[in-house]
Amino acid sequence: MKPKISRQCEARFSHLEPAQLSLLIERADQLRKRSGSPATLLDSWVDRVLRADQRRLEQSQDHQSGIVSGVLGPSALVDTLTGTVRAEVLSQSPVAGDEVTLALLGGKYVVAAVAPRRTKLSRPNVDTGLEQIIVANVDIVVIVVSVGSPPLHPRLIDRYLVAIEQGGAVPAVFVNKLDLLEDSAELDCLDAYRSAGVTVLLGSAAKDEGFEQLREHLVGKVCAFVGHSGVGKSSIVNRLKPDAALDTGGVSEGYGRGTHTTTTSSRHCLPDGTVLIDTPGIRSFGMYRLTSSDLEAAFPELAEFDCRFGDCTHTHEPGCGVRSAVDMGAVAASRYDAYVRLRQELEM
Ligand SMILES: Nc1nc2c(ncn2[C@@H]2O[C@H](COP(=O)(O)OP(=O)(O)O)[C@@H](O)[C@H]2O)c(=O)[nH]1
Ligand SMILES: [Mg+2]
Ligand SMILES: [Zn+2]
Repeated sequence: MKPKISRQCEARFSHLEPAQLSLLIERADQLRKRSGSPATLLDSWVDRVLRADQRRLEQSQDHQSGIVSGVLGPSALVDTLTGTVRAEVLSQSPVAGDEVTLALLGGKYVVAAVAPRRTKLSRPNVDTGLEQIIVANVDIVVIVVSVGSPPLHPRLIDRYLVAIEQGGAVPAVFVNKLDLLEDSAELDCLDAYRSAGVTVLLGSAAKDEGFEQLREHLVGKVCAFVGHSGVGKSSIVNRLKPDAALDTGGVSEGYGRGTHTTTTSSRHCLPDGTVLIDTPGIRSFGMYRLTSSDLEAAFPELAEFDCRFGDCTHTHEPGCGVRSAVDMGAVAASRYDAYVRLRQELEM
């Protein structure tokens, strides 16, 4: 039988990746076996593991701070003043962009503490529904979409915009692969985002188009690139790096796994102070703990209209100013549809 913890105990570790939680449970089970105790729920053994870790960390003399570049299973790659080091992850669960304190234990680095996050981008874990943070402490999240291959997916933009707003960063959209554009009507849906106040930039990583504006927009900021696989996130990051010599070990292909997909985030500093974080592609993007005020904040263009009822949801009420605005073309129907669809996913 697989060693287990209770549901309540599991909920306490919602910040951990599944692989990290498995590791913690495994260590708790080893501790139990060593003490000769019978197999039961491991909740109290997990606490013992955590207390032991904490004691080890407190006893460590050698602390250093750094910023997480990427997390690979039970270890994190951390950029420190003296270079990038691999650090073991114990009960803490850092993500790319996290500011962490490292402790040196028995010649190995361990993540001792994760600083409170200024901003974050979260989604629910596909299997557990618990919060999964994709990236932390970024100023701008660039939603990368492409035209042609894969074709433009505006619905994903709407979802990202809500999640970025929830997490406190500022969104931007970069439409890549402009060299593949056959029908400019594919770009019509972008006006709705501009009207909503979102910066929309266009370009081609392959043809080095649109990068002056992109650089200008990102300069000095910490920026994450998110979006579907294959839209060109890693190509864009490669393009933004000033010279290929800095690009060691396959920036776009994870850390030497020999595959052609980005499997972990990675962090790249430019000489002008801009920081770029490439993230793995996603298939779908769920909403984490979506509330109606999150939706209001993410659809500012709907707030400009007066409705008969103060608590109008703009879905069925009579005298709804938003719906008349949509009918008159003052609000993009695509954005309104996105709003209505997202409302159906609200947390009850
Ligand atoms: N035609 C064209 N292909 C591109 C462009 N940018 C990236 N690609 C290609 O799209 C594929 C996916 O790019 P990649 O950067 O790995 O996408 P990611 O999964 O979002 O990181 C690769 O074959 C790239 O060469 C572009 O601007 N135009
Ligand atoms: Mg990639
Ligand atoms: Zn209304």
